[in-house]
Amino acid sequence: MGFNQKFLWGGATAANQYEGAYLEDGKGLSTADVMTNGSYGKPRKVTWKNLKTGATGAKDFLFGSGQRVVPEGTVPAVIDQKYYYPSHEASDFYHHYQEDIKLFAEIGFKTFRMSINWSRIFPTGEEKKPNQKGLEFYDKVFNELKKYNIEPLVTLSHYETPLHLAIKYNGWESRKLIELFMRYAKLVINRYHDRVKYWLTFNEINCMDVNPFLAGGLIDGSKEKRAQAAHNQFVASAMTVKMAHEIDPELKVGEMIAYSPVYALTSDPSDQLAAMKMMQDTLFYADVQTGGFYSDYKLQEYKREHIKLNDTPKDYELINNFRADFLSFSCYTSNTVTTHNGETDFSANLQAGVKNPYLETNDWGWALDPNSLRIALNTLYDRYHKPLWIVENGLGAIDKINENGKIEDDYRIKYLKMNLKSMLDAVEKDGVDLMGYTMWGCIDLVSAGTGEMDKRYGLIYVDKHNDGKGTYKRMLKKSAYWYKNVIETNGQSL
Ligand code: BGP
Repeated sequence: MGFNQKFLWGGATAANQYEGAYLEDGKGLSTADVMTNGSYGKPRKVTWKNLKTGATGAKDFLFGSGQRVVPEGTVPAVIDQKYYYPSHEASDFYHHYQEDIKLFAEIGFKTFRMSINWSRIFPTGEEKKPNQKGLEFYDKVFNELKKYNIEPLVTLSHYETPLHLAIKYNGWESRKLIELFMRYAKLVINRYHDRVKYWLTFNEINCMDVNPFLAGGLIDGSKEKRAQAAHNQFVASAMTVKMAHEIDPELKVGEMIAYSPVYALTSDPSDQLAAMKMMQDTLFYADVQTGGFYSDYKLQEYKREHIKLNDTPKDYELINNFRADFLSFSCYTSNTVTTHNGETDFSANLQAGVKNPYLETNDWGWALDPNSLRIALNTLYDRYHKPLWIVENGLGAIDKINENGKIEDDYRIKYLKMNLKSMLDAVEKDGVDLMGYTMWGCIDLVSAGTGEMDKRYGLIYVDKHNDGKGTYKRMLKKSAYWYKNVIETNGQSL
């Protein structure tokens, strides 16, 4: 009973939040590189430049808004150093990869999720030839992982569209991006498939709705443009599945969504309906990529709102014929909604909702839910009957070094334990087919939502702070030793 012997335990990261070296060895700017630190309760900003007048400025980065991320007539740009851009240095994996991978091996990781930074390979996205130094960096990383028998899980696009493509094409609104992405995906899958078996196409593809700049490189994220960008990513995702299987039939390509179960605050049917509708907004993305079809509720919504897609019959053939091999998702929390007060007053992992009276929250207001993983796993498995993989789950917290020079993060252990129990129940009691678990931010890195470095998820501490100061020194936290034991016992000692 319990997890099978091949269960992939490990940790997850993303290039823009972890690598740093943002312009080193020929890398170009990505969308993440124009976002400032938004710490201490202030929102992140996207900095901009007016190319005609030379004027510069910064606009608050607001989730869930379909507005332009920068004012009309300007482009997102890195401006003077008045602003701090956390992705520029992040946790400096670029120069610490050997040390970090050694630590992952010490903890016993069987797998490590990371992303390739598209703009390290094609700095603007449109070069004729790739950047050799960028390719060589990932060669070194994959070789190092192989040394320790750690299986990489590689996301092709984790909030890292080359900035040039965002400016020139409004990112994924344009079908041109399908062609450019496929060129990049083909190159890296061809080069690394001997060392990388597991791939993911677009991180949290459903965040297109709440975070179109990061998820789709959309400077203008109005609803029709978001729908088109999602469609173009669906097509690119299906084409990647097809291409990867042609390169090597052993490869497995997964899709990736952000999934928090949504609860109704009351038994009032209108609350139940609101919860169901909110859940459908997420499930639509999995319906297309795993189910192979556009959900009827979404087609009706598009019709009602006069949203027309620039599509072709071939797109739907691809979507139907080349579905993801497995369904992966992030799940940190759950969300609660009501129609009663009309207002949402609480937001968690990119979604808005109300406070659930039965659940405690973390310092950022995310509900700590002992059943979210079991519910998520059951819902997704019932609906699609595809292998699942939890590729993100974890606790963002402020960690303090104690008088003994250690981080005793019992709160993180408690959170992980609670979630792993819920995951084990789904496998043992409900029979869900689960391939692996990679906890998010296994080593401290920049927060995507807030840009903070001090919102930490790691088992490994990195001495780097919100103001950009720090030595980058690494240190195992108490949770690392706990997780090591979980992996050693294959989840039996929770
Ligand atoms: C997911 C993203 C990650 C990660 C995580 C934690 O939405 O895929 O990139 O950052 O959430 O969120 P945050 O960093 O905002 O705490």
